[in-house]
Parts: sequence; C-alpha cells; structure tokens
Amino acid sequence: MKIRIAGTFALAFLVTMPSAFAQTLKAVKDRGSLSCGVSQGLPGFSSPDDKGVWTGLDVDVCRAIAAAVLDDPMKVKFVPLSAKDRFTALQSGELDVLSRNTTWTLSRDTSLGLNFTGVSYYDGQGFLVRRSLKVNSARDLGGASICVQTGTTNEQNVADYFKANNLKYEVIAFSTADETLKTYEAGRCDVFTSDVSQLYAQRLKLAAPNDHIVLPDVISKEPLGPVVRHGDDQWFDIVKWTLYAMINAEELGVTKANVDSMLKSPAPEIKRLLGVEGNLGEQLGLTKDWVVRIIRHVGNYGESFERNVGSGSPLAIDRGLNRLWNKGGIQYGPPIR
Ligand SMILES: N[C@@H](CCC(=O)N[C@@H](CS)C(=O)NCC(=O)O)C(=O)O
Repeated sequence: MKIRIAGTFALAFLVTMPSAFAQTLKAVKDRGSLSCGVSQGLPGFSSPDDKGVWTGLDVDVCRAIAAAVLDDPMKVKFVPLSAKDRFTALQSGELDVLSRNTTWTLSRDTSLGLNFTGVSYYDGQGFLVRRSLKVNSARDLGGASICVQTGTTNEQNVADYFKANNLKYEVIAFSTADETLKTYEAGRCDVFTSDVSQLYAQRLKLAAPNDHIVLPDVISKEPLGPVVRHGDDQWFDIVKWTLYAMINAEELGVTKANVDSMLKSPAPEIKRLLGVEGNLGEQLGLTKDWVVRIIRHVGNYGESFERNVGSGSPLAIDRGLNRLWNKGGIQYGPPIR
C-alpha cells in the first residue's frame, strides 16, 4: 500500500512538474504586462525620454516579447537596474526577463541560476580617454587610473589585461554608471573602461564628446543578450525565439513596412515565419501570428539596430560583427521550422 502511494505521488509529481515550473507565460498574461530589467539609462540600448517612454535595442527585445505574448509592445514595465543589482532582481522573480547590456559568461549561466537566451549585440571591451592625453593604444596606458563599474565583466577583464601586459594601473570602481562617468569627466581618472558600445553611448552624455576618443583596442568578448531564470523552459524558448525571429525576419527581408504584404508571399520560409503555414507559434505556447505581431510592432533586428544604435541614431555605430552571417557578420538565427 505504502509503495503504491509513493508511486502515485511520484507519477503525479512528474506529470505536474513541467507546468509547475512553466509559470512565467501565464503570469505575464494574467498581469497583462511584462516586467523587464534594463539599464539606468544608456542611450541606444535602454533609456527613457522626458515623458518616461523607454527606447533602445535592449528595450526593443522586451517590446518584441510583449508584442508576441500580449500583442501590445507598450505593455512592458521597465525596471532600471545597476550592474550590481541586476541578477538578484531576476533571481527573486521581480523580472520576467533581464535585457540590460549583460555579457553571457559560463558562471552567470550556471551558478547564478540563469539562462542566456542568445546574443542581441556582439560587443567587446574598450577604453575611452581624453584626446589631450595623446594616447593611441591601450598599451600606452601603463600607470593610468581607470574608472570602471563594480559587478561587471569589465572590472575582471581590465585586471587580466593589465596583468598580461605587465602594466601598472589603479582602479577606481563605482556602483552606478553615472558615478563612473562623472568621476571620469571630473578628471579623477585617466581612462573610462566598459563595453565599446557603452563608451559610445556614455560619451554622448559628456559636455564635450569630441574631446574624448575610444581607443582602437578591444580587449575582450562581450556577447550581450537577454537573460531569464533557470526552471522555465517554455519561457526560455519564448524569449530565445523572439530574438531569433527578429534576426530571421531581417534575413528574409520581412520588415515593419512590408510584413502585411509578405503574408501573401509564396516563399515557404516566409510562410512558416509568419504562421501562414504550420503552427510554430503554437508550439511555443503563443499564437500562429506571433512573428507578425513582433515585426508589425517592433520591426526586424536590422531595423531595430539601425534605429537605435546604427546609422539612424546619434550613436552611429557600424554594424560590424552584428551584420548577418551572410553579410560578413556573425548574427545568425537558427531555422524557424
Ligand atoms: N557587459 C558588462 C558590463 C555591463 C554594464 O552594466 N556596464 C556599466 C558600465 S558604464 C553600466 O552600468 N552601464 C549602463 C547603465 O547602468 O546605465 C557586464 O555584463 O558585466
């Protein structure tokens, strides 16, 4: 009798286990909004305007998830977080997704109990210096004082780089991006180090951006992407495939402007992507037209890139590594089929 009860319990547990953990999609639908962790204001990636409306490449990932799940890109609650606080906010359940210039590393992906869902921006770490310092390369930075933010990969990389090159340096670390930048601007450190994209973004906040240059050296790999908690595979898939849908839409030439006419396209890949054929959206727990919603409301990856950080933005960052794989870059969306 005892054995039977134990057996029944084990079976019930097995049957209920997937749905017990797969709660995020339901929670987002019940709440009617997505909770998305972002930066405290990084132009091009995530920053609020004077009316409190957030825009940016990282913001678009959240708007795309809200479009796919709720058919409304504005149903997102943005939670601004420092580098130091971002992971606890995700672990505690306050966020459904963290989309905040966060580097995918092994330890974050394992011991922090998180899953990186893909790469929305391939970056690397660099150095911002005053033009008047007359430095052309990172190798000339021996003896420099360096402003960096705590709780970042940048703090670790700078130590590796200076050690490997046998250069002396002094680190001045802060817990918010604003403090780091202000201290650099006040001249209390010679160098500001961070992901190169951020150096371009933060430079725009300086009183005289042209007095500062980003050195050509890139000392690390910083693959940045959206992050979810361990334990909800369905949600992990939804966030992952939302990003890949945007990348695949760019590859197939599906844009915000033409998505409705593309519904009539005879191309099998476009039919599958837009849910005209098959039920891929339903396999994710969404609707057949999930990608139509994403592209209609937000656009494809290339559109988001150009609008926020590329040629259509004040940052004017070259697409570089973030070009599609068939255009000389490494952005690659696995097949939607
Ligand atoms: N990609 C790096 C660095 C991310 C990072 O957060 N950098 C600082 C550097 S300034 C930052 O806070 N940026 C934007 C913000 O919080 O407003 C990581 O994941 O550790």
